[in-house]
Amino acid sequence: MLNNDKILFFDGGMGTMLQKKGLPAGKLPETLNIENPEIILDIHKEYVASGADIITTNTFGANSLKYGNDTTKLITAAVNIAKDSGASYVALDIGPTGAMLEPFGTMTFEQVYNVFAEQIKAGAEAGADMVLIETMSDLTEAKAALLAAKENCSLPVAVTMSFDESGRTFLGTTPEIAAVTLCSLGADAVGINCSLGPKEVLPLAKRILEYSSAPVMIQPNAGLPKIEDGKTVYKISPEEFADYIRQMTDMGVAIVGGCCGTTPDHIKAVTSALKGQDKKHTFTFSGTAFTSRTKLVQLREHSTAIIGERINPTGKKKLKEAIKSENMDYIIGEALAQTEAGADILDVNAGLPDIDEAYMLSKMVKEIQSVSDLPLQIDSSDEKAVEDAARIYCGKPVINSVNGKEESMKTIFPIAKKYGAAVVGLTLDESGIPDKAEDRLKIAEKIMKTAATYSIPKEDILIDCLVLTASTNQKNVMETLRAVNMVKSQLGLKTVLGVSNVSFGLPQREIINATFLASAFGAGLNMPILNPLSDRYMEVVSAFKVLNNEDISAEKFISEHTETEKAPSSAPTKSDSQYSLSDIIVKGFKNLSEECVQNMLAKGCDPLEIVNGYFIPALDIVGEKFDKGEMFLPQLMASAETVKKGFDVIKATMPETNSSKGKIILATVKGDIHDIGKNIVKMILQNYGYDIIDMGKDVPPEAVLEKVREHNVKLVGLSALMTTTVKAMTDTAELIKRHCPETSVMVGGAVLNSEYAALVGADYYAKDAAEAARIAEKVFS
Ligand code: B1M
Repeated sequence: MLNNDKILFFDGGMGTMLQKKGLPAGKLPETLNIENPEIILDIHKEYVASGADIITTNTFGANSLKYGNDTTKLITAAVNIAKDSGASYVALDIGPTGAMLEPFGTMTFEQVYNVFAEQIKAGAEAGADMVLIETMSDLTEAKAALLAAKENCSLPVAVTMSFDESGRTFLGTTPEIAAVTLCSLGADAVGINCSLGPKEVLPLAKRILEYSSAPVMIQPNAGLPKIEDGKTVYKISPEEFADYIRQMTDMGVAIVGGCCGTTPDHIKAVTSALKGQDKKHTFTFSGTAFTSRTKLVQLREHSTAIIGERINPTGKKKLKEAIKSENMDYIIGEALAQTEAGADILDVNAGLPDIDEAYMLSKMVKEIQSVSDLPLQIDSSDEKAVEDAARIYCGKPVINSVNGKEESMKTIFPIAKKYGAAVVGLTLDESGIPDKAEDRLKIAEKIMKTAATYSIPKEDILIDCLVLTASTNQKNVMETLRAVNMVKSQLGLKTVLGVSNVSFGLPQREIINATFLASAFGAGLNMPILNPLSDRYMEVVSAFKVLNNEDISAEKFISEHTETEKAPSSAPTKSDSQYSLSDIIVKGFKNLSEECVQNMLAKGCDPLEIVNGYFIPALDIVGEKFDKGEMFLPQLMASAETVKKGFDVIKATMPETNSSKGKIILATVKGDIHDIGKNIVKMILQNYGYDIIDMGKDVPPEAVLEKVREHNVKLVGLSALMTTTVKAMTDTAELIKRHCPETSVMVGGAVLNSEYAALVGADYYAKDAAEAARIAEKVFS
C-alpha cells in the first residue's frame, strides 16, 4: 500500500487535538481508548472527512513500560476505533519507548525490541493495515522497532525520525544516514516528522529523498512551537502548510501528513491541493554506503575508503590479551587511535579460541560505537557472532565475509539482507583460491548473482580478490591485481584487499606493503584493509587521493603535510603519558583521566588549577566542537564522564572540614542537567566549611522553595547552563524572594553574566567557584 502511484495522505496531530478538546494535564492520552473512545473516534472522523487516506491509531506511547499489562488492551481498542472511523487504512502508531538505550541509558537492544514486539503483535492482531514507527531520535531504537515489526508481522512498515534545525536528530543522525540505514533494513517508507515546521523540513526532505530507495514520507508540525501565555502554540496556517507540502511532493515526497499543531483544516488544505496526483519520484538511491549513528561513508565508483585493521587479534599479543580479559579500554583505545589517524571504517574481529566470540564481538561493537563515529566491519567466520553483532549494530555495517562456497553464501546472505549490511565476498570456493584472475572473476560473478537472489544489490557486494604472500607465491601477486582490475571493469563491483598479507615473512614489510598499495590503487582498489597508524601507508593514501581527484585542490594533502603534529603511533593504555589531560577530556578517554589527574597531583599540581586550567578549558573546546557540529552528544557525554572521573580523584584529596559556617542549598534548575559546575562549587564551599544541601539537577522551583523553608537557609545557589533554562532560574529566584525574602540567591553558570543575573532577580552573581566562596563569606558574616 505504501508504494502507491498516487500521493498518500496521513492524518495530522493527535496530541494537540486532544489538548484542544480539554485533555487534562498529566492524563495519559492512550487511556482514552478505553475510557472515552468517542473523543478519539471524533478526531479520527474529522481527519477522514478532511481527506486523509490513513488514520493513525492513538497508541504513540502505548507500551508496556508505561502501561504494563494493559498495553494489548489499549492497542486493540485503538485499532478498533480507527477502523470504525471509515478510514481507508489504519496505521498502528509506535513512538519511542521513552527509555534510553545503551550506551546512553540502561535498556538493552533486546529489551526495547521486546517492548515493540508486544505492541506490534497486538496491533497486527487487531487488524491494523501498516505500522508507523515515528518520531525516533535514536537510530538503534528505530532499528529495534523496525526489526520487531518485520519479525512479528507481515504489514508494511514506515519509519520516521525527528531532526532539529541543525539537520540531525538529537543523537546526531542525519536524514541521509537514516535513509540509507532504514532502507537497507527493509523499511517500506522512510521520512521525517515532528520537531520542525514545514519550512524547516523542506531542505531535509530534499536530503532524505536523495538517499532513499523507498518512498519518502513527511509529517511536519504546524511551524516551530512558540510559548504564548504559558501555552505552546503553532502558528502556520492550513494554506501555508499545504503550500510547503506541495513543494515537497513536487520534489518527490510520496506520503504526507501532519504532526504537532496540525488539525483537520491543515490536512483538508493539503488534500484539496494534491488529492489524486501521481507521486513524482522513483526511489532509486543505489550507491555504496555504510553508516554509523552519526557518519555516512559513501563510496563512488573510483573513490577510496580505508578500513583500519588493528582490531583483529591475529598476530597481536596485546590485543589477544585485551580480548581475553575483556579489557575494553585497550580495544577502545585502538579504535580511537585509528579513527584519528584517518581510517574511514574499522574492522572488528574477536576471533580467538576458548572465548565466547559471539558475546565478545557484540560487546566490542557496542563499546566501539559509543566512542568512534566510524562505520564498522563485522569480521568473523562464526555465523552466530556475525548475526548477533549485526543485530545490535547502530547503522549499516559491512560484514566480512562471504565466499563462493554454497554453504557460506547460504549462511551469510540471509544475515546481510535481514540486517541491511554490505558484504565482503572472497574469491575462493570449494576448490580453494584459483591461481588465475579469470577464475577469481568467475567466483566474484557467482557471489554477485547469488546475492541478487537474496535481493542484495551489487552495490553492497565488495569483492576481495585475496592477496597472497609474495615470499611464498611471488608469481601470483600481480594476478591478484589483474583480478581486481577485471572485477572492477567487467562486473562494476567495488573491491577490498587485505594489503599487509603481501609482505608476510619479508623484512621491512612497510616498504613492500606501501608499494603494493600504490599498485593496487592503480588496478582499481577501493578499500584497502591496512594499519592506518602507519605513516607510510597513509602517505600513499593521501597522495593517491590527490592523483585520483578525490582530494579536490589537494586541500587535505596540503594541510596534512604542513602540519607537524603526528597521529599517535599506538592506542592509549593506562600508563600512557602521551596525552595531555586536555586531550584526554576532549577525546573522551574515560580510562585515562583518573591516572592522569593522580599523576598531576603527585607532581604537586594544585587541585583547583587542574579544575580551572584543564577541566573547564577542555570542556569549552568540546562545547565549541559540539556547537559547530564537529562533535555529537555521545562524544559530549564521553568528555563529561571523563571529567567526572578526574574530578572524583580531586574530591577525594580535599580535606574534610568539620566546622559548619552555615547551610547553603545548591541546585541546577529545572530542565537543566548540567551539574559539573555546580559540583565544583559544592566542593569548594564544603572546603570553606559550609554545610551543603545538594538538590542535584533538573530541580523544580517549588522543590527548592520547600527545602529553603525546611532548613531555613540564608543562601541558595542556583546553576544554569542553557539559554532555555534561564527562565526556570528566574522562576525559582522569584519564588524564593516572594516567600522567603531574607534568603539570598546566588546564581552562576556559563550562560549568565552579572547583567543577566540582575534580570533573573538574584542577589549575587558568581562567575566561578572561588567567587561563590567569597559571596558565601559575605552572606554569612
Ligand atoms: Co551540554 N550544552 N547539552 N551537555 N554542554 C552546553 C551548555 C552548550 C553551551 C554546548 C554548546 O552548544 N556549545 C549547549 C547550551 C547552549 C545554550 O543554551 N546556550 C548545550 C546543550 C545544547 C546541551 C543539550 C541540549 C544537547 C542535546 O541534547 N542536544 C543537552 C541538554 C540536556 C539538558 O540539560 N536538558 C546537553 C547535555 C550535556 C551532557 C549531558 C552531555 C553534558 C553534561 C554532563 C553533566 O553536567 N553532568 C554536557 C556538557 C559537558 C556541556 C559542555 C560541553 C560543558 C559544560 C560544563 O560542564 N562546563 C557545555 C559547553 C560549555 O559550557 N563550554 C554544554 C564546565 C563547568 C565547570 O562550567 O558549568 O559553567 P560551568 O561552571 C563554572 C561557572 O559557570 C560557575 O562555576 C563553575 C566553575 O568555575 N558556576 C557557578 C556554575 N554554576 C554555578 C553556580 C553558582 C556559582 C557559580 O552558584 C550556585
